[in-house]
Amino acid sequence: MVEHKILDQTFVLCPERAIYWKEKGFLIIADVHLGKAGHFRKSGIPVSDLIHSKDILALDKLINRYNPTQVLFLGDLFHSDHNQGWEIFRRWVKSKSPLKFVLVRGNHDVLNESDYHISNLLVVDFLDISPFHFTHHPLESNEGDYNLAGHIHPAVRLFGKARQSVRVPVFYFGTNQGLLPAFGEFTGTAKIKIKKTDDVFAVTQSEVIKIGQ
Ligand SMILES: [Mn+2]
Repeated sequence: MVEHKILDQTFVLCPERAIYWKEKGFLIIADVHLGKAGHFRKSGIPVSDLIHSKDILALDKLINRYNPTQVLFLGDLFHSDHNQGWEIFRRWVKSKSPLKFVLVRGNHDVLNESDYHISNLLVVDFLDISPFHFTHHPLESNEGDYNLAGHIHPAVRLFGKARQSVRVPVFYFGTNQGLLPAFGEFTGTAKIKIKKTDDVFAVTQSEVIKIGQ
């Protein structure tokens, strides 16, 4: 199990691309992008909704493993305007009651307010729990609290012995800001620049591996 300490708090970094905040019992997840398959189909690109069933199943497994006090989504939970995918997700969230879910709204979270009316779901624009400031978009300047964010879908390129390379999602932790990898199966990634002082963890199918230094 890979753990990373930030300001004396302990974060378990899961290969499922989620974080478990031990002291608070929070399961933290960014960029699920549910509903993206339906969104693509509307444009004539055939993608199965099964890809999202896989995401929900992975979420369910994480909840069973960690038994969190809350599940915190750092934005871009749902990729699309309303479709069947949201109804499936809504039912699943309800079935987990009394477990509380918090969505820090991302740029893709554009459903009607009434769609978010689920008794155990709270939707906010940001969340402050000292010493952390949770947002979807990474804050550009950040004084004091440590910012944890999504949106970027951070990744790095790793090089193998035979000069082949592979792009892998990462957990990124800078001096006063951390970025979570995108949780969703059906999402892209963006290469990020890393400084020597940063802590970066690559996520493979089954492992989290510290890289650099
Ligand atoms: Mn976003």
